[in-house]
Amino acid sequence: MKDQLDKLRLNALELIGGLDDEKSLFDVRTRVLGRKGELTGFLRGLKDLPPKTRAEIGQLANLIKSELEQKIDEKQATIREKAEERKIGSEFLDVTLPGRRSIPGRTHILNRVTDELIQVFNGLGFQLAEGPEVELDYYNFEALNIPRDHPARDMQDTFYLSDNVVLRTHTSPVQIRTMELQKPPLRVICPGKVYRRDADITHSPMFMQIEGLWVDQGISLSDLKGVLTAFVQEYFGEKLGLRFRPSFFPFTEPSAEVDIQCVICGGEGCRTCSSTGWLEILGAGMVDPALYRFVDYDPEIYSGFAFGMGIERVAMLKYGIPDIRAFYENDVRFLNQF
Ligand code: 2NL
Repeated sequence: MKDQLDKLRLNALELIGGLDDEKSLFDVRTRVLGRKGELTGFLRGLKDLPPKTRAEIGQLANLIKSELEQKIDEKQATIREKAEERKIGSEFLDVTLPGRRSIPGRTHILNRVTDELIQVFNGLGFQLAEGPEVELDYYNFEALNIPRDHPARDMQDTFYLSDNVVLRTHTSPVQIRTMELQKPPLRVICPGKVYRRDADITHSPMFMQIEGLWVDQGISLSDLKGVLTAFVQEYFGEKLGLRFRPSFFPFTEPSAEVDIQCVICGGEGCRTCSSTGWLEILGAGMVDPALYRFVDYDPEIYSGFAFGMGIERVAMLKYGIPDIRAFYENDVRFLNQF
């Protein structure tokens, strides 16, 4: 019987020694130590032996049982350790690699140009003023001397929200509102989105405008020319020339359109300026005295000038962008260039 036990022991030890996976080890444990296992069966058979032999063999069998249990446990630990080492070895982690960056947003080119323009005019003493994009007909048209039958008031040209509420078609109403609230001297710069029913290569139904207004005693056309010359030369180039052409706006008298020498060719003539050497950049004029009636200013005491320009146009000239629609297509390949 001892021989039988020894054989069983050696056999089991050999099996355990040759294993290297948990599943096979589990099978061996079941086959030897399980409820129907070889050693378990052997121990069960002991009850039929005479007491003396039973004690001797029983002791030996129990020793072998503990030994095998221990060996199996050790083997299991070794197998698990090796598996863990293999896993770590195959998962190489380079802690010196840079992290994944999130792409930061950036200021839209039109907002950047707007900020730059505000800065230039701040330097010339103009304060920022803003107002609503949904505007009363009164501030958008009536108080600006734009009469009932003016074509700008046509449904074809203006977005009406109701009989007397519109999407503002220019930022001039901001200046009217500012004059209502403040007495001269007044020097404001008013940027913002404006809306007109228009869409083609050079027109977008929403676009941006910046207007300026300076009202005080003794403001004259020479102040207008001085301020606009200073602006153009600071923003576009020190030596650029300007020219003032007579024009008409309902809210200024006299009115002028202002051209600057071509920022691309410097006045030589090129494609951008259609070989004229000049680019139209803004409209301006002396505030029509008729307007002061609406804001309770005395036209005998005060005078002023105003100007307005399209921000898209400024950006297109400054950065050589040929199509206005590029600003609103949200193509980051375009927008990231600025
Ligand atoms: C243009 C021309 C202009 C004004 C805007 C203005 C505002 C007030 C009173 C008088 Cl409250 N004038 N604004 C004056 C002349 C021209 O804009 O071509 N804009 C894109």
